[in-house]
Amino acid sequence: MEREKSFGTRCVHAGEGHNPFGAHATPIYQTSTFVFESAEQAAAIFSGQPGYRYIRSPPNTPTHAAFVEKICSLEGGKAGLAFSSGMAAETALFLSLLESGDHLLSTNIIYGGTYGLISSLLTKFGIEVSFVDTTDQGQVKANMRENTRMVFLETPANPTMAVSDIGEIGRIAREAGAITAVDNTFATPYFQQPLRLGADVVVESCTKYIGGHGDLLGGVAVGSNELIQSMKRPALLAGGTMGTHEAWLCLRGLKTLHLRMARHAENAMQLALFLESHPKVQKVNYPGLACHPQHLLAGRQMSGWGGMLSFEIKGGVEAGRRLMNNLRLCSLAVSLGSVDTLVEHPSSMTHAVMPRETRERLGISDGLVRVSVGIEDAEDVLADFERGLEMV
Ligand code: LCS
Repeated sequence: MEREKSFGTRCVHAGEGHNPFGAHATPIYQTSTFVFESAEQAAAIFSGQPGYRYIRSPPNTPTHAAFVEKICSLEGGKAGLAFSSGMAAETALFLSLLESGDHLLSTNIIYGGTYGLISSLLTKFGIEVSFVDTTDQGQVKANMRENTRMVFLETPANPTMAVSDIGEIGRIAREAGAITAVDNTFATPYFQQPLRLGADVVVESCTKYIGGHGDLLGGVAVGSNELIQSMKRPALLAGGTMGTHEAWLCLRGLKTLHLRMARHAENAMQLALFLESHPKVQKVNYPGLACHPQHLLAGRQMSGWGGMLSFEIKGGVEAGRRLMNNLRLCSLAVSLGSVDTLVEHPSSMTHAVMPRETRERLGISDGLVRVSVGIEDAEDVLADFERGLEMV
Protein backbone atom coordinates (compact mmCIF):
# COMPACT_ATOMS: atom_id res chain seq x y z
CA MET A 1 0.00 0.00 0.00
CA GLU A 2 1.26 3.48 -0.81
CA ARG A 3 2.44 5.49 2.20
CA GLU A 4 0.03 8.29 3.17
CA LYS A 5 1.60 11.59 2.18
CA SER A 6 2.63 13.96 4.96
CA PHE A 7 0.27 16.70 6.15
CA GLY A 8 1.80 19.62 4.25
CA THR A 9 1.89 17.63 1.02
CA ARG A 10 -1.79 16.81 1.46
CA CYS A 11 -2.55 20.51 2.08
CA VAL A 12 -1.06 21.23 -1.32
CA HIS A 13 -2.16 18.19 -3.35
CA ALA A 14 -5.21 16.44 -1.86
CA GLY A 15 -8.38 16.92 -3.90
CA GLU A 16 -6.53 18.58 -6.77
CA GLY A 17 -5.99 17.47 -10.32
CA HIS A 18 -9.42 16.27 -11.49
CA ASN A 19 -9.60 19.13 -13.96
CA PRO A 20 -10.66 19.31 -17.60
CA PHE A 21 -8.43 20.79 -20.32
CA GLY A 22 -5.34 20.17 -18.17
CA ALA A 23 -6.21 23.16 -15.99
CA HIS A 24 -3.55 23.39 -13.28
CA ALA A 25 -5.78 25.09 -10.70
CA THR A 26 -9.21 23.69 -9.90
CA PRO A 27 -11.77 25.82 -11.78
CA ILE A 28 -14.63 27.67 -10.10
CA TYR A 29 -17.71 25.89 -11.45
CA GLN A 30 -19.93 28.95 -11.28
CA THR A 31 -23.15 27.18 -12.18
CA SER A 32 -26.43 26.62 -10.38
CA THR A 33 -27.41 23.45 -12.16
CA PHE A 34 -26.01 20.61 -14.27
CA VAL A 35 -27.20 19.35 -17.65
CA PHE A 36 -27.97 15.63 -17.77
CA GLU A 37 -26.98 13.45 -20.69
CA SER A 38 -30.37 11.75 -20.68
CA ALA A 39 -33.59 11.46 -18.69
CA GLU A 40 -32.35 8.05 -17.54
CA GLN A 41 -29.12 9.53 -16.14
CA ALA A 42 -31.11 12.27 -14.35
CA ALA A 43 -33.41 9.69 -12.78
CA ALA A 44 -30.42 7.61 -11.67
CA ILE A 45 -28.70 10.60 -10.02
CA PHE A 46 -31.94 11.63 -8.31
CA SER A 47 -32.35 8.12 -6.99
CA GLY A 48 -28.95 8.19 -5.31
CA GLN A 49 -26.27 7.41 -7.91
CA PRO A 50 -23.25 9.65 -7.57
CA GLY A 51 -23.34 12.75 -9.76
CA TYR A 52 -23.88 16.47 -9.87
CA ARG A 53 -27.40 17.76 -10.26
CA TYR A 54 -28.02 21.10 -8.52
CA ILE A 55 -25.71 23.31 -6.49
CA ARG A 56 -27.61 22.90 -3.20
CA SER A 57 -27.43 19.12 -3.43
CA PRO A 58 -24.13 17.53 -2.25
CA PRO A 59 -21.60 17.08 -3.85
CA ASN A 60 -22.72 20.54 -5.06
CA THR A 61 -20.12 21.23 -7.79
CA PRO A 62 -16.69 19.81 -8.68
CA THR A 63 -15.15 22.83 -6.87
CA HIS A 64 -16.95 21.84 -3.66
CA ALA A 65 -15.97 18.20 -4.21
CA ALA A 66 -12.28 19.15 -4.50
CA PHE A 67 -12.45 21.22 -1.30
CA VAL A 68 -14.29 18.47 0.59
CA GLU A 69 -11.77 15.86 -0.59
CA LYS A 70 -8.90 18.04 0.66
CA ILE A 71 -10.39 18.76 4.09
CA CYS A 72 -11.34 15.07 4.51
CA SER A 73 -7.76 14.11 3.77
CA LEU A 74 -6.50 16.59 6.40
CA GLU A 75 -9.03 15.66 9.09
CA GLY A 76 -8.70 11.93 8.40
CA GLY A 77 -12.40 11.57 7.55
CA LYS A 78 -14.10 9.56 4.83
CA ALA A 79 -16.72 12.09 3.77
CA GLY A 80 -17.70 15.70 4.29
CA LEU A 81 -20.20 18.44 3.56
CA ALA A 82 -19.56 22.11 2.84
CA PHE A 83 -21.82 24.77 4.36
CA SER A 84 -22.45 28.48 4.03
CA SER A 85 -21.09 29.10 7.55
CA GLY A 86 -19.83 27.34 10.64
CA MET A 87 -23.27 27.93 12.17
CA ALA A 88 -24.95 26.27 9.16
CA ALA A 89 -22.69 23.22 9.62
CA GLU A 90 -23.62 23.02 13.31
CA THR A 91 -27.32 23.50 12.57
CA ALA A 92 -27.24 20.67 10.02
CA LEU A 93 -25.31 18.50 12.49
CA PHE A 94 -27.83 18.98 15.27
CA LEU A 95 -30.94 18.76 13.07
CA SER A 96 -29.66 15.62 11.35
CA LEU A 97 -28.57 13.63 14.35
CA LEU A 98 -30.91 14.76 17.14
CA GLU A 99 -34.64 14.67 17.51
CA SER A 100 -37.25 15.81 19.97
CA GLY A 101 -36.72 14.05 23.30
CA ASP A 102 -32.96 13.54 22.78
CA HIS A 103 -30.37 15.06 25.07
CA LEU A 104 -27.32 17.01 23.91
CA LEU A 105 -24.44 17.45 26.32
CA SER A 106 -22.24 20.38 25.33
CA THR A 107 -19.04 22.02 26.52
CA ASN A 108 -20.03 25.00 28.68
CA ILE A 109 -17.42 27.35 27.23
CA ILE A 110 -18.19 27.72 23.53
CA TYR A 111 -18.53 30.36 20.85
CA GLY A 112 -21.49 32.64 21.72
CA GLY A 113 -23.32 31.84 18.48
CA THR A 114 -23.15 28.10 19.19
CA TYR A 115 -24.32 28.77 22.73
CA GLY A 116 -27.30 30.69 21.33
CA LEU A 117 -28.11 27.97 18.78
CA ILE A 118 -28.06 25.24 21.41
CA SER A 119 -29.71 27.12 24.27
CA SER A 120 -32.45 28.96 22.43
CA LEU A 121 -33.08 27.23 19.08
CA LEU A 122 -32.62 23.50 19.76
CA THR A 123 -34.67 23.71 22.94
CA LYS A 124 -37.59 25.06 20.86
CA PHE A 125 -37.76 21.67 19.14
CA GLY A 126 -37.88 19.59 22.31
CA ILE A 127 -34.17 18.75 22.45
CA GLU A 128 -32.86 18.66 26.01
CA VAL A 129 -29.52 20.40 26.42
CA SER A 130 -26.99 20.75 29.19
CA PHE A 131 -23.78 22.75 29.34
CA VAL A 132 -21.11 20.94 31.26
CA ASP A 133 -17.49 21.59 32.22
CA THR A 134 -16.03 19.05 29.80
CA THR A 135 -12.49 19.66 31.09
CA ASP A 136 -13.69 17.42 33.94
CA GLN A 137 -14.56 13.92 32.73
CA GLY A 138 -16.29 13.20 36.05
CA GLN A 139 -18.80 15.91 35.20
CA VAL A 140 -19.31 14.50 31.71
CA LYS A 141 -20.04 11.06 33.16
CA ALA A 142 -22.33 12.46 35.84
CA ASN A 143 -24.35 14.45 33.30
CA MET A 144 -24.88 11.70 30.72
CA ARG A 145 -28.55 10.74 30.57
CA GLU A 146 -30.41 7.74 29.27
CA ASN A 147 -31.38 9.83 26.21
CA THR A 148 -28.00 11.50 25.57
CA ARG A 149 -27.42 11.13 21.83
CA MET A 150 -24.57 13.56 21.30
CA VAL A 151 -21.67 15.08 23.18
CA PHE A 152 -20.52 18.32 21.59
CA LEU A 153 -17.03 19.55 22.41
CA GLU A 154 -15.32 22.77 21.52
CA THR A 155 -11.62 22.39 22.26
CA PRO A 156 -9.65 24.60 22.65
CA ALA A 157 -12.68 26.61 23.68
CA ASN A 158 -13.57 30.10 22.58
CA PRO A 159 -12.51 32.35 24.35
CA THR A 160 -10.81 30.85 27.44
CA MET A 161 -8.80 28.18 25.59
CA ALA A 162 -10.05 25.43 27.96
CA VAL A 163 -9.07 22.01 26.61
CA SER A 164 -11.24 18.87 26.82
CA ASP A 165 -9.98 15.29 26.42
CA ILE A 166 -11.45 14.13 23.10
CA GLY A 167 -10.32 10.49 23.41
CA GLU A 168 -11.60 9.96 26.95
CA ILE A 169 -14.89 11.79 26.43
CA GLY A 170 -15.37 9.97 23.12
CA ARG A 171 -15.06 6.71 25.04
CA ILE A 172 -17.56 7.79 27.72
CA ALA A 173 -20.02 8.87 25.01
CA ARG A 174 -19.60 5.66 23.01
CA GLU A 175 -20.23 3.51 26.07
CA ALA A 176 -23.45 5.45 26.63
CA GLY A 177 -24.52 5.02 22.98
CA ALA A 178 -23.89 8.68 22.06
CA ILE A 179 -21.77 10.18 19.31
CA THR A 180 -19.06 12.77 19.88
CA ALA A 181 -18.90 15.88 17.72
CA VAL A 182 -15.96 18.27 17.97
CA ASP A 183 -15.72 21.87 16.84
CA ASN A 184 -12.12 22.00 15.58
CA THR A 185 -12.15 25.64 14.49
CA PHE A 186 -9.44 26.85 16.88
CA ALA A 187 -6.92 24.02 16.42
CA THR A 188 -7.60 23.10 12.76
CA PRO A 189 -6.49 19.66 11.55
CA TYR A 190 -2.91 20.95 11.50
CA PHE A 191 -2.76 20.81 15.30
CA GLN A 192 -5.57 18.40 16.18
CA GLN A 193 -7.41 15.62 14.39
CA PRO A 194 -10.43 14.73 16.52
CA LEU A 195 -11.52 11.82 14.30
CA ARG A 196 -8.17 10.12 14.89
CA LEU A 197 -8.59 10.73 18.63
CA GLY A 198 -11.97 8.99 18.74
CA ALA A 199 -14.56 11.62 17.77
CA ASP A 200 -17.30 10.68 15.28
CA VAL A 201 -17.70 13.97 13.48
CA VAL A 202 -15.83 17.27 13.20
CA VAL A 203 -17.36 20.64 12.40
CA GLU A 204 -15.38 23.71 11.65
CA SER A 205 -15.94 27.31 10.69
CA CYS A 206 -14.04 27.79 7.42
CA THR A 207 -14.39 31.53 7.93
CA LYS A 208 -11.35 31.23 10.17
CA TYR A 209 -8.09 29.37 9.51
CA ILE A 210 -9.34 27.22 6.61
CA GLY A 211 -10.04 30.23 4.42
CA GLY A 212 -7.29 31.91 6.38
CA HIS A 213 -7.44 35.42 4.98
CA GLY A 214 -10.55 36.91 6.61
CA ASP A 215 -12.45 37.20 3.33
CA LEU A 216 -15.15 34.52 3.34
CA LEU A 217 -17.89 32.79 5.35
CA GLY A 218 -18.08 29.01 5.33
CA GLY A 219 -18.36 25.81 7.34
CA VAL A 220 -17.67 22.12 6.99
CA ALA A 221 -18.57 18.80 8.60
CA VAL A 222 -16.34 15.73 8.23
CA GLY A 223 -16.85 12.17 9.47
CA SER A 224 -17.53 8.60 8.41
CA ASN A 225 -19.41 7.79 5.20
CA GLU A 226 -22.40 6.62 7.19
CA LEU A 227 -22.66 9.66 9.44
CA ILE A 228 -22.16 12.19 6.66
CA GLN A 229 -24.66 10.27 4.52
CA SER A 230 -27.23 10.73 7.27
CA MET A 231 -26.55 14.50 7.25
CA LYS A 232 -26.85 14.89 3.47
CA ARG A 233 -30.58 15.16 3.10
CA PRO A 234 -31.10 17.46 6.09
CA ALA A 235 -28.24 19.63 4.78
CA LEU A 236 -29.89 19.79 1.37
CA LEU A 237 -33.27 20.60 2.91
CA ALA A 238 -31.95 23.19 5.36
CA GLY A 239 -30.26 24.84 2.39
CA GLY A 240 -27.14 26.27 4.00
CA THR A 241 -24.80 25.23 1.18
CA MET A 242 -21.41 26.83 0.68
CA GLY A 243 -21.16 29.09 -2.36
CA THR A 244 -18.86 27.97 -5.17
CA HIS A 245 -16.50 30.89 -4.92
CA GLU A 246 -16.14 30.25 -1.19
CA ALA A 247 -15.40 26.57 -1.87
CA TRP A 248 -12.64 27.67 -4.22
CA LEU A 249 -11.23 30.13 -1.68
CA CYS A 250 -11.23 27.39 0.97
CA LEU A 251 -9.50 25.01 -1.42
CA ARG A 252 -6.84 27.63 -2.07
CA GLY A 253 -6.58 28.64 1.59
CA LEU A 254 -5.91 25.05 2.67
CA LYS A 255 -2.89 24.84 0.36
CA THR A 256 -0.98 27.00 2.85
CA LEU A 257 -2.66 25.84 6.09
CA HIS A 258 0.49 24.13 7.38
CA LEU A 259 2.67 27.20 6.79
CA ARG A 260 0.18 29.63 8.24
CA MET A 261 -0.63 27.57 11.34
CA ALA A 262 3.02 27.09 12.21
CA ARG A 263 3.57 30.84 12.03
CA HIS A 264 0.32 31.68 13.89
CA ALA A 265 1.45 29.42 16.74
CA GLU A 266 5.02 30.71 16.78
CA ASN A 267 3.77 34.30 17.07
CA ALA A 268 1.09 33.37 19.62
CA MET A 269 3.70 31.77 21.88
CA GLN A 270 5.85 34.89 21.70
CA LEU A 271 2.89 37.14 22.49
CA ALA A 272 1.74 34.84 25.32
CA LEU A 273 5.20 34.97 26.93
CA PHE A 274 5.37 38.74 26.50
CA LEU A 275 1.92 39.24 28.08
CA GLU A 276 2.62 36.75 30.88
CA SER A 277 5.59 38.82 32.02
CA HIS A 278 3.84 42.19 31.63
CA PRO A 279 2.98 43.94 34.93
CA LYS A 280 -0.41 45.17 33.65
CA VAL A 281 -1.58 41.66 32.74
CA GLN A 282 -3.27 39.49 35.36
CA LYS A 283 -3.50 36.18 33.55
CA VAL A 284 -2.85 34.70 30.10
CA ASN A 285 -4.89 31.80 28.67
CA TYR A 286 -2.76 29.90 26.15
CA PRO A 287 -2.45 26.10 26.08
CA GLY A 288 1.29 26.40 25.42
CA LEU A 289 2.00 28.03 28.78
CA ALA A 290 2.89 25.70 31.64
CA CYS A 291 0.32 27.55 33.82
CA HIS A 292 -2.57 26.54 31.52
CA PRO A 293 -4.70 24.08 33.53
CA GLN A 294 -4.78 21.53 30.68
CA HIS A 295 -1.26 22.17 29.37
CA LEU A 296 -0.27 18.49 29.58
CA LEU A 297 -3.49 17.23 27.98
CA ALA A 298 -3.12 19.80 25.18
CA GLY A 299 0.42 18.55 24.65
CA ARG A 300 -0.88 15.00 24.27
CA GLN A 301 -3.81 15.58 21.94
CA MET A 302 -2.52 18.55 19.93
CA SER A 303 0.71 18.76 17.95
CA GLY A 304 1.09 22.46 18.79
CA TRP A 305 -0.69 25.21 20.72
CA GLY A 306 -2.49 27.18 18.02
CA GLY A 307 -2.77 30.87 17.24
CA MET A 308 -5.48 31.95 19.70
CA LEU A 309 -5.02 33.33 23.19
CA SER A 310 -6.89 35.48 25.67
CA PHE A 311 -5.74 37.47 28.66
CA GLU A 312 -7.07 39.44 31.59
CA ILE A 313 -5.82 42.91 31.94
CA LYS A 314 -5.54 44.56 35.36
CA GLY A 315 -8.15 47.31 35.66
CA GLY A 316 -10.99 45.33 34.05
CA VAL A 317 -13.19 46.54 31.25
CA GLU A 318 -11.92 50.14 31.22
CA ALA A 319 -8.30 49.07 30.92
CA GLY A 320 -9.25 46.57 28.20
CA ARG A 321 -11.06 49.29 26.26
CA ARG A 322 -8.09 51.64 26.48
CA LEU A 323 -5.77 48.91 25.23
CA MET A 324 -8.05 47.96 22.31
CA ASN A 325 -8.52 51.61 21.34
CA ASN A 326 -4.79 52.19 21.34
CA LEU A 327 -3.62 49.33 19.15
CA ARG A 328 -2.48 50.53 15.73
CA LEU A 329 -1.30 47.46 13.80
CA CYS A 330 -3.78 44.97 15.26
CA SER A 331 -7.43 45.45 14.35
CA LEU A 332 -10.36 45.55 16.76
CA ALA A 333 -12.61 42.95 15.14
CA VAL A 334 -14.47 39.73 15.78
CA SER A 335 -13.75 36.58 13.79
CA LEU A 336 -10.33 34.96 13.93
CA GLY A 337 -7.83 32.93 11.96
CA SER A 338 -6.89 35.63 9.49
CA VAL A 339 -3.34 36.45 8.42
CA ASP A 340 -3.54 39.69 10.41
CA THR A 341 -3.87 40.02 14.18
CA LEU A 342 -7.42 40.64 15.45
CA VAL A 343 -8.35 41.68 18.97
CA GLU A 344 -11.81 41.59 20.53
CA HIS A 345 -13.65 41.81 23.85
CA PRO A 346 -15.69 38.60 24.37
CA SER A 347 -18.03 39.84 27.11
CA SER A 348 -19.35 42.75 25.01
CA MET A 349 -18.92 41.14 21.58
CA THR A 350 -18.68 37.41 20.71
CA HIS A 351 -20.07 36.17 24.03
CA ALA A 352 -22.51 38.99 24.85
CA VAL A 353 -25.37 36.51 24.24
CA MET A 354 -24.40 34.54 27.38
CA PRO A 355 -26.02 35.73 30.61
CA ARG A 356 -23.53 37.76 32.70
CA GLU A 357 -23.57 35.27 35.65
CA THR A 358 -22.79 32.42 33.24
CA ARG A 359 -19.94 34.35 31.66
CA GLU A 360 -18.46 35.28 35.00
CA ARG A 361 -18.73 31.73 36.33
CA LEU A 362 -16.91 30.46 33.24
CA GLY A 363 -14.05 32.96 33.42
CA ILE A 364 -15.27 35.17 30.56
CA SER A 365 -14.77 38.28 32.66
CA ASP A 366 -15.28 41.87 31.53
CA GLY A 367 -11.51 42.31 31.59
CA LEU A 368 -10.86 39.42 29.20
CA VAL A 369 -9.36 40.37 25.82
CA ARG A 370 -9.08 37.75 23.04
CA VAL A 371 -6.36 37.80 20.42
CA SER A 372 -6.23 35.95 17.11
CA VAL A 373 -2.52 36.24 16.48
CA GLY A 374 -1.67 36.79 12.83
CA ILE A 375 1.33 35.84 10.73
CA GLU A 376 2.99 39.25 10.72
CA ASP A 377 6.58 39.50 12.01
CA ALA A 378 6.13 38.90 15.73
CA GLU A 379 8.23 41.88 16.82
CA ASP A 380 5.74 44.28 15.24
CA VAL A 381 2.77 42.65 16.97
CA LEU A 382 4.59 42.69 20.32
CA ALA A 383 5.57 46.34 19.81
CA ASP A 384 1.92 47.22 19.15
CA PHE A 385 0.85 45.54 22.41
CA GLU A 386 3.73 47.12 24.29
CA ARG A 387 2.66 50.58 23.11
CA GLY A 388 -1.02 49.83 23.71
CA LEU A 389 -0.37 48.62 27.25
CA GLU A 390 1.65 51.75 28.01
CA MET A 391 -1.50 53.78 27.29
CA VAL A 392 -3.58 51.75 29.79
N1 LCS B 1 -17.28 27.65 16.00
C1 LCS B 1 -16.39 28.48 16.57
C2 LCS B 1 -15.40 27.93 17.55
C3 LCS B 1 -16.40 29.83 16.25
O1 LCS B 1 -15.50 30.63 16.84
C4 LCS B 1 -17.37 30.32 15.33
C5 LCS B 1 -17.44 31.76 14.97
C6 LCS B 1 -18.27 29.42 14.78
C7 LCS B 1 -18.19 28.09 15.12
C8 LCS B 1 -19.31 29.85 13.79
O2 LCS B 1 -18.73 30.03 12.55
P1 LCS B 1 -19.30 31.04 11.43
O3 LCS B 1 -20.74 30.73 11.26
O4 LCS B 1 -19.10 32.42 11.93
O5 LCS B 1 -18.51 30.68 10.22
N2 LCS B 1 -16.66 32.59 15.78
C9 LCS B 1 -16.60 33.89 15.75
C10 LCS B 1 -15.86 34.65 16.66
O6 LCS B 1 -15.23 34.22 17.63
N3 LCS B 1 -15.95 35.92 16.33
O7 LCS B 1 -16.79 36.11 15.27
C11 LCS B 1 -17.28 34.81 14.83
